[in-house]
Amino acid sequence: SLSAKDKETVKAFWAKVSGRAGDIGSDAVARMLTVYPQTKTYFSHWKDLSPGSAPVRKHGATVMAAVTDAVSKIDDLTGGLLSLSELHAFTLRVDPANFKVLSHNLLVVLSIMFPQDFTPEVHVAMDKFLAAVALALSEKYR
Ligand code: HNI
Repeated sequence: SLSAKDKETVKAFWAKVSGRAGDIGSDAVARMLTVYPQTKTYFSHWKDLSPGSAPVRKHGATVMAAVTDAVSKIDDLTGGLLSLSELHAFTLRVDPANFKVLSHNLLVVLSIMFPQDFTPEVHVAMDKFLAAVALALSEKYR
């Protein structure tokens, strides 16, 4: 789990990059849909699933706003993300395995966009944080 040092690393990195949250989210969602096309089934109601399309950009911004919110709730992710977990479990019916897929794509995009700041220390802290977010989002599935 996240050490106090990991939490500080996540907060500092996120403070640095969150100004570009829209671009990060848009690229990560676009990459997820391209590289893991099975994830497209959840978004079949969108008019355009191609990289940079309006729904991809909008959804990327939405997901990143939720990640920013999760950073602020880093000490209680399970409680903080409970209603979002409920939404994905019961309403959206997203297979929770996909949370790991999006986390992976987020890490790839962060490493490309911020090659200087994305040190191995930041990488491991963000990996642990996103795994904790995925676990919290999976809470209502059990
Ligand atoms: Ni997710 C909607 C947050 C992963 C499929 N998702 C949302 C919303 C937020 C959100 C916030 C908007 C909720 C609302 O309308 O009140 N999603 C997150 C977060 C993660 C995540 C923080 C992981 C870090 N979602 C995923 C994954 C999938 C997914 C991995 C499927 C592959 N989410 C959806 C779908 C919607 C959605 C589908 C509805 C989108 C729409 O526009 O209809």
